[in-house]
Amino acid sequence: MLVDDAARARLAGCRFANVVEQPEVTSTNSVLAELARQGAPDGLVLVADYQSAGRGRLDRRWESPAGKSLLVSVLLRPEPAWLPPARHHLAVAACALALADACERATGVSPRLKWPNDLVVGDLKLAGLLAEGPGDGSLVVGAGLNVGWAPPGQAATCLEAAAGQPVDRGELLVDFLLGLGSLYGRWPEVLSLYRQRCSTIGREVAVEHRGVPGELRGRAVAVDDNGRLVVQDSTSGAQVVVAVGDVVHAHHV
Ligand code: BT5
Repeated sequence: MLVDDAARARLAGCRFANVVEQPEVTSTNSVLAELARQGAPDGLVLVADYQSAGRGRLDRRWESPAGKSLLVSVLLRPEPAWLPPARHHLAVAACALALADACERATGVSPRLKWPNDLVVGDLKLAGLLAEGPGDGSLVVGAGLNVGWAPPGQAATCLEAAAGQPVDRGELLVDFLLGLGSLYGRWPEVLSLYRQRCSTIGREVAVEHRGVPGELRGRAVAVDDNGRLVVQDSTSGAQVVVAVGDVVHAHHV
């Protein structure tokens, strides 16, 4: 049980206090999207110990043995006048920032953000975020954070290894939700904090679209006000705005 009575008491009054906890689901994003289509309210949170079909972007797999990660999704129903769909990146950025802050408060390890949505320690992936629209105008944002395990043989790490100390997943979850509750809606601050934590800005990058390496190589120069990556094309010198894609950081800049 990650969320006990003390955790619920700490969450009282937070926009993300309505937490449903399940031992096992297919995917917290899939289950929460189904609840959204059935009319679940803004702010609903689903957390699970194990996912039998955890997903990354582009139907890639998200791996984690039971009880070793924080696997959590939140349902957001932003009013379009307040956060139009073109700016939904900012809500995802708020989740990534709140998660990074929670890691930092728990351990002192300060993950950086690799555009668009990975938490990294150095070049190792600590967490991934997956944002999806269930089709009813809402937004489901799911986070998988490696706490006590990372997939072997990949450029990945877990918080306990990075910090060299045990980490309490329940406290991490409450801290994440409280942090998200306070950041959510403060979009100018979200943008500025995102830019500070983003390790992609200033790097030489190659951008892939839908898993296919494209022609775009160059220097990531900025994240624009909608959360998109601005890349200065090394061939043409033109600035190209990238809304969706995978980024490979070059190692030698
Ligand atoms: C992501 O995708 O990074 C988004 C991952 C989102 C997972 C959460 S868990 C809760 C919620 N419910 C879900 O079903 N999903 C969300 P992407 O950038 O496509 O990265 C996926 C790739 O990361 C995989 O192809 C693997 O190479 C790698 N990978 C898989 N599991 C990993 C892990 N535990 N740690 C680090 N890398 C991993």
